[in-house]
Amino acid sequence: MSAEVVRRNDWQEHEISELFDLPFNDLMFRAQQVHRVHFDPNAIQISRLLSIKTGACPEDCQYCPQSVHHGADLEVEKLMQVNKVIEEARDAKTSGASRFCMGAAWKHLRAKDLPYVLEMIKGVKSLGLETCMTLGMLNEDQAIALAEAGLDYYNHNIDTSETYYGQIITTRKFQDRLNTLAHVRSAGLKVCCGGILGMGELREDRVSMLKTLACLTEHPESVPINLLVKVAGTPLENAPDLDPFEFVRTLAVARILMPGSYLRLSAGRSGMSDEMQALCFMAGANSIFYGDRLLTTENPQTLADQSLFQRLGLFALQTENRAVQTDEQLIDAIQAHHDASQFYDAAETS
Ligand code: SAM
Ligand code: DTB
Ligand code: SF4
Repeated sequence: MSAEVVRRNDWQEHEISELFDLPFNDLMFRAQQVHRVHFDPNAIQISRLLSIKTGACPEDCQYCPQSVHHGADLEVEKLMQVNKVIEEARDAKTSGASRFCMGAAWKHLRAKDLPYVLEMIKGVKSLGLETCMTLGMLNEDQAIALAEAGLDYYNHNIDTSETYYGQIITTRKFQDRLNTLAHVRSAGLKVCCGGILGMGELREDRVSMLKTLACLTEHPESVPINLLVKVAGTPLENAPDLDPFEFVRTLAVARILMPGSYLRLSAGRSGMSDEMQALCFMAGANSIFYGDRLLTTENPQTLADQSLFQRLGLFALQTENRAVQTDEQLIDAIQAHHDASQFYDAAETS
């Protein structure tokens, strides 16, 4: 197996469709092969998510309980105080998170909010956590300001295919998302960009969404794949269930197309069995949100995740192991993990 990191950004739709069409076992095998060249297969990056401004969003995203256009039962909250955000980040760090993601229900970042957001970044960063924000659209100067304050990642999802986009959101265009992503990239921030499955889209939309992500000039460092959380009061509350194997297939294809990206098994884990999550990790997912809440909806209980990690022999990455790129380094990393596990086992029994 070659240890070369091959990152293509000229994927064609027919190639992606052919991957989707593979027999399930063959697709999973291909995804595992790619995954093991680039990452320790048992290491999972862990992020905590906090809603720093909740609800009353002017956008009309059909899936989102925070849109002012829908009737979801939600407590609207103004921008959280900086101290409170830092307190939450401290808790997140204690619980084992390596990255703290702050989300705001905004269409775009406004000048009056920028100083508070910059203080949040500096405060969270000073705790030794990686920082991520998702605040809606940004202009070039705002992206630079966030980067200068020490922000590591910006999350901005394309959500679905360009073709299906108009059925899901009418208050902004697909191209608006791409523009913000370009500002984020040119400011030197790492890009976190993915989408949502199970919104009634077709396989060809999933193919097209992955093509857009994998054909960006640089692959996003982090690719969240959300399974729609069907929230009462949103237009998608009765969306038909997506075949779970199709969800797993999409992760596996994403892993093959974007071999060096962290693939986040994002919203929707609460409704998944442990077996389903194990399949997602086998397909190449290597990042999750940890903690009882996402932004406004539930995430699995911390104890349930701890037990799942233990049963599957997974461990939380303290820092990203992107540097693991050769077989020798991979073997060293795995050996180091085994040594550490033995140490913990010994400590527990002594
Ligand atoms: N307002 C900003 C934006 O849309 O870019 C940031 C916050 S927004 C809630 C972040 C992402 O959460 C969305 O792009 C979408 O992918 C995801 N999301 C929102 N509601 C969801 C739901 N019900 N199920 C799954 N993912 C959801
Ligand atoms: C992402 O792709 N998923 C997260 C994060 N980025 C900001 C948000 C999921 C939100 C799920 C619905 C909610 O809790 O409101
Ligand atoms: Fe607003 Fe973001 Fe929700 Fe869309 S996804 S309604 S932009 S908070």
